[in-house]
Parts: sequence; C-alpha cells; structure tokens
Amino acid sequence: MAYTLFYFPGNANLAPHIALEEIGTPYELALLDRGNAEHKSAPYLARNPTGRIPTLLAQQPDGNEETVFETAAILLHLADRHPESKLAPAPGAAGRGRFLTWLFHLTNTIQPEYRVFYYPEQHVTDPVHVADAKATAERRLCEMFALVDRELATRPCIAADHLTVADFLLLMLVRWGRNFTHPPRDLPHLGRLCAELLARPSVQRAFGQEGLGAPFI
Ligand SMILES: N[C@@H](CCC(=O)N[C@@H](CS)C(=O)NCC(=O)O)C(=O)O
Repeated sequence: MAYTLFYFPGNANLAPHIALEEIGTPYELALLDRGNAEHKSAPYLARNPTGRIPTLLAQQPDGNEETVFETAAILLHLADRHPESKLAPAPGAAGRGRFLTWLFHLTNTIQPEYRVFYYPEQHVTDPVHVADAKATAERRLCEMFALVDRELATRPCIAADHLTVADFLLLMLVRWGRNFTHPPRDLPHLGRLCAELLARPSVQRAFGQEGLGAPFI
C-alpha cells in the first residue's frame, strides 16, 4: 500500500510521518509551500477543504486513491490498515476503548488549544487581547500536560501498555511546547516517554527528513 503525505516541517504531519516510518510501508512526502500559501490553493483545497496540514493520499486495494485528513484520523487509519505493526488495539479488542479515549483526548482537547497559542489573533476580536489569549493557552496547556504526566505514572505509554500511534501524537504536541516557560518535556513521566520515543530510529528518520534539528522537544 503506497501513501503520499502532504507536509510542512514540524507541522501536524510529524505524527503521521513517524507512524509511516514505524510501519515501514512505502510512502512519499509532498512538501507544501506555506510561504506561498499552497495549503490554501485550489488543488490542495480540492483534497482537504479545511486548508490545513496534513493530508494523506492512501492507495486502495482496487488501485483508487483515498484522501484522509485530520491528524488523528490519519493515525488511526494507518494503525488499522497495518495491524501487524501493533500501533493500536484492534476494534473490539481489549484496550481499544482506552486507546481511543487518549487518542481523542490528545486531538480534541490538547491539539486545539495549540491553535489558540499559535494563532491567537484568530481567537480575539480586539488585537489588544492577543498576548493574553496566548498566555492563557500556554497556562491551560501546562495543566493538560500535567494531567497526561499523572496518567503516564501508571503505565509506560499514553494509550496502552505498549507503543501506539497516540504516543507519536503526544510527542508532536510536547515538541510544540518546547519554548514554554515550563516546557512539557520537563515533566518526569512525559520526559521519560519522549526520551524513549526520540531514541527510536523511526522517529529520528522522520525528524531528519523534515529537517528538524535540536532542540527536538
Ligand atoms: N485538526 C487539524 C489541525 C491541523 C492544523 O492546525 N495544521 C496547521 C499546521 S500544524 C495548519 O494547517 N496551519 C495553517 C492554517 O491553519 O492555515 C488536524 O489535526 O489535522
């Protein structure tokens, strides 16, 4: 099964990119020219009408191509299509509920808060409130990561007793907070998991291919 991942270095594509590397399936990367707003161009919008990054093209068994967008949907799609990689408990299997719970918590609760942090001007009517919106998002994100850290005190990975695609999403979200006053990497259990993830060849290849240098998180 072949894939194409539309990406921009360090954007929300990073987690699916790691998943593709971990699975070891053939894929190619398609760099979007954000400087020229290629993610808002008609050809890209025809595939992903939200105009956001990433988008995955997935070749179907019948040879047709399916388009998937939304980072967590891409992760789930890849994990379910490649069960041999064991990156998610199978539908109906023990632990599927907990896996979905944490995957959705990361994508529904933590990831949107970063939209406020990185695009604060879209969340206020008066520009005078931009700095406050950004600071408030950072404070809320720190509270969310503290909760994740407490959860990680009870098991090795965020969504199961083994690695899943949710861990790749978590690593990406931790990276996005690397310039916080209190970066999430400094939390003990989260820091331990991220160090383990960063030591994986799949993660190193994805970071390298996107040209992401230190500090990684
Ligand atoms: N919910 C979407 C959010 C994706 C998202 O916000 N991507 C950012 C880059 S990390 C983006 O496209 N920003 C450009 C824009 O919003 O115009 C997902 O998970 O795929």
